[in-house]
Amino acid sequence: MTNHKKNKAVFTAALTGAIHTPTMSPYLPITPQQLIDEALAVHEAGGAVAHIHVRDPKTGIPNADQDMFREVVEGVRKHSDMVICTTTGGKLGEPVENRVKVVTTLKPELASLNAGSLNFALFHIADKFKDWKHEWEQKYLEATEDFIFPNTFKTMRQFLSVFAQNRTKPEFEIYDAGMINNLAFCIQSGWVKKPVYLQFVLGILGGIPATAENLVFLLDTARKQIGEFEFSVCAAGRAQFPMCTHALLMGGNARVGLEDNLFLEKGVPAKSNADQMKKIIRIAAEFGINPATPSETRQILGLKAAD
Ligand code: KMH
Ligand code: ZN
Repeated sequence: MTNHKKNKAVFTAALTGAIHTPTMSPYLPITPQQLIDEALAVHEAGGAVAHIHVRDPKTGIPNADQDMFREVVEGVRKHSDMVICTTTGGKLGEPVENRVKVVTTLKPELASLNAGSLNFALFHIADKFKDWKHEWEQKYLEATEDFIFPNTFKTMRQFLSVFAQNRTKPEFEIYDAGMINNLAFCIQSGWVKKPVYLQFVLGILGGIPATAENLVFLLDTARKQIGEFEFSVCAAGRAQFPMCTHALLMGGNARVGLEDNLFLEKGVPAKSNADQMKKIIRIAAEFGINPATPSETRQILGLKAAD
């Protein structure tokens, strides 16, 4: 089912993530102040949601430091009404209990919840670089040849219980079709209530390839298994803008950001998250789709600040 009548969409920027490293782009925000500035510029460009990871300010190593999360979240909230979506993915290899701490500490309106385990592979990216800014980068990426990103049913059940206690809405990260099955099980088991919000993450090595056919298949599978839901799409690398455009035309929402892609177009590095946000909002406007404000986003996604 497509929805050509939709004229508002939620635009998210994933500001830094835990995939790209400082050598790959001088524009990747690292420090809390850079993350705050990037979020506010995204808001200015029309983005309603900032998806937040934090990193060690000196080395850029992704971490789950609660003080840093707090500094970024408070900094963004002080100057805007943006919706904050903290990660519970953390860095590759972060113990699961550390990953969910931010939900207890900061009680965000929205946080990511990865809907299954997968090979999360970045080692192939390491081959493209020779001179590394920091020692950790090459090792971090190469180690993913033997890495499984763990999100077992027990982890999902426990995370969902922490989310419910804090009235944090899960943004289910769906990397492949089997994860829709996992989510349907979570709903049937009463671990989470509908309506749910899905973020299809396409094109990760280890997950489903980023194609329009696969997106149609995922949406069809999800509708058969869980009925109605709100969804957004993000995609790795060059697939980012095409897949976000497909999502918008199919009645969905879109996520851009340097977590997913470091470029604005082929050969042109994105100098900021806001540059990518401006581009997707310009594309959307061509189809009569305008950005939802943060308060409209709270209504659309059913977030706690809306009630
Ligand atoms: N850290 C990556 C393995 C999320 O934000 O929840 C994936 C990730 C997704 O962090
Ligand atoms: Zn993330």
